[in-house]
Amino acid sequence: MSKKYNVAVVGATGLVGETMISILEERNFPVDKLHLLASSRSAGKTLKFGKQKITVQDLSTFDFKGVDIGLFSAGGSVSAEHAPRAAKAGCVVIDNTSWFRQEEDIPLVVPEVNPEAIAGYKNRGIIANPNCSTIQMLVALKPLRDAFGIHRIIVSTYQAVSGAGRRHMEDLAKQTALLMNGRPADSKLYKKQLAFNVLPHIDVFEDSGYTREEMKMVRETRKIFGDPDIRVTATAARVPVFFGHSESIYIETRDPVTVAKARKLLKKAPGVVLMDDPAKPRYPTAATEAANKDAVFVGRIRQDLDSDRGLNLWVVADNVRKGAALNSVQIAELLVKEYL
Ligand code: NAP
Ligand code: 3JM
Repeated sequence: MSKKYNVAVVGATGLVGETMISILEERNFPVDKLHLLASSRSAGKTLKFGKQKITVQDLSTFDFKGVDIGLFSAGGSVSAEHAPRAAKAGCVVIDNTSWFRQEEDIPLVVPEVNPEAIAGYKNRGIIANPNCSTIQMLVALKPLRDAFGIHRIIVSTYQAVSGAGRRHMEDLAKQTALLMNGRPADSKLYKKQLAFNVLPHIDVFEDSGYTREEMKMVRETRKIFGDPDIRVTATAARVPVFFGHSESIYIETRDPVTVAKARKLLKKAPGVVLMDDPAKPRYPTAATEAANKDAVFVGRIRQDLDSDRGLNLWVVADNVRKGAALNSVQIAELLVKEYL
């Protein structure tokens, strides 16, 4: 019989955590015992994993001894405190928060892009999962970078509210209902109305004027591509979409590039579905293609009208699946296949 692993999901009652549980089941991850962890607020609740009903336990008193893999998605401060404790007990942590992503001895992994980096888990027992917007962008750009080289990326995002967690989704639904009834949006979580609007503000503002979400795309791209000189500039916006981030991406390549060559490469790229036919017209969107799917969808590929070294692309993916839970489970699959 093939080996099975004890797995803990930290933040199991959250949007990312519950998706991790269903993806472990869907992909038949070799789970022996599954531990579901959250704060004391949710301890005692039960969640389903296949036919099993599992009781949620309080992370603060949980002992990670005997747990092989910990999938963490309960926020940065929770990972800061509990991931090193889990790693010390021998559990390999796959962390979905931004807390450890920029630490040099912690690998930051997108399986389609830099799977070899997983080996670095041995340094500290922690592997970081990148930000949702970075993941889908790099899955789409990897084959183009391999073929033509990429000097520069200019990206604007249109990010779904699920990226901010369950409470924000509920808040958008409530704002929408209030406005539809002719009443003020009255959000508890957003300073400005998000329903029927677009907010160029995700995460906190840094001194430079960029938001941290925008800087995650810059810093994480450099680390994952292993290219400190790649020029990346980003604008990140929140849109009133429930699931699926969209990105308008411009790349400047080292070698000449054509739409036909890019399409040919993307058609066979791992994790990518090409949906690009201006004649029909055919292109992917967040709600109609990406939501609830695993792939990164690419369309609207256009040549820069002024350069044979520039392309525009439209890239969408389910931010909770490929942007978070699925990417983590794929890392776990490689970890058990190659290392544990
Ligand atoms: P969510 O729906 O708000 O869920 C938060 C989860 O964290 C809940 O299970 C909650 O448990 C748990 N939690 C909160 N405080 C805790 C504590 N002190 N101790 C233990 N558990 C605690 O949020 P989400 O969308 O699932 O996102 C969770 C985290 O994942 C985010 O904060 C972020 O760091 C990360 N994330 C990463 C990406 C990515 O791009 N890779 C995308 C989305 C999210 P209770 O039920 O007990 O409150
Ligand atoms: C996506 O610690 C927190 O408050 C979590 C904030 C957060 C993050 C993050 O910085 O870890 C919310 C949603 C992310 C992310 O993936 O970067």
